[in-house]
Amino acid sequence: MANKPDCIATTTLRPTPWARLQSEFNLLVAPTDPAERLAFFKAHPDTRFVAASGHSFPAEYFQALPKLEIVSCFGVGYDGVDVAAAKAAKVPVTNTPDVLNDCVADTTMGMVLGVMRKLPQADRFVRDGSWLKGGQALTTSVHHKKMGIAGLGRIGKTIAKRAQGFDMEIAYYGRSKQADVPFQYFADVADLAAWCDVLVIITPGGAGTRNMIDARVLKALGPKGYLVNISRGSVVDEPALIEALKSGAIAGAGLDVFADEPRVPEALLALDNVALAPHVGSATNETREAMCNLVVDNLVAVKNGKKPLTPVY
Ligand code: 8YV
Repeated sequence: MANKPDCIATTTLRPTPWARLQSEFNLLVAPTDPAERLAFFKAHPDTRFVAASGHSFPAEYFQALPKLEIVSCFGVGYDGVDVAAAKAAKVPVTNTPDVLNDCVADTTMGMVLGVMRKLPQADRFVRDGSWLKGGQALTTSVHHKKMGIAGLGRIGKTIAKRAQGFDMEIAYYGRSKQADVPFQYFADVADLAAWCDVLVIITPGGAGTRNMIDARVLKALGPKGYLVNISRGSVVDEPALIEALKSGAIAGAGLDVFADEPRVPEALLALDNVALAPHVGSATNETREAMCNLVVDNLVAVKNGKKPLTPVY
């Protein structure tokens, strides 16, 4: 079709949604190098549609594309998008909420079990022949323990539902107390940390939560407490966490996200009281397909003169 509008993609999508994108738009794939990407945008100033990752869309991209009508982001988190610049340019930004709630909640329980029951260590124990010399050391029960959830949004509530299936007691921290929630509320995340056995971080990333989990919070979590981070590495003061894990100030950590992905500090790799994963909270075929479809649905809605389906502001 000759008159399909251009759509620049700064992210890849799964094959079927990608084919849909190609059938609706003249798809242009942006280079990955930031300087080359900016130059590419500047060379295509009439572009109205962008399929992006929520990890990086700075103000200069909005300035380079003055005719933008939507930035459709893959992922629920959009901490890399300069929302102030988007608002100033009156460009809607969309994300992929809800379709990943169940998957991220499943992964969270996997990380909770992984770190408290030492499941990655159990796998290594069998593989390296240690079992032939005796049993693995006993671990810590998950059921009937107290889970603190920092960030009781849509994913946080789904995690709470899962944890209740493990007979866990739930409390939460957030900017404000939620009227319709049966769980105890803590206005200070350190008080939640002191209360719980496992502290799950599922807040948004970005400036508002940077280093929210610092040495003070980790001290409150204490030597029997576990941390599970499934949100963004930026929320945790990583050097303080490494120190707390090394010194035994906390019992362990399950980490799906890191400050400088995919680079994970050597000090973390060397520790045995951590369970690590490569940012796989939403990484199943089914969930990624749904997320990709939502990226395309948002673009197609705006192309057809409709409102975006899942705007972030
Ligand atoms: C994405 C995520 O897969 O949705 C998010 O915010 O962190 C993940 O589900 C990730 O953004 C893709 O890189």
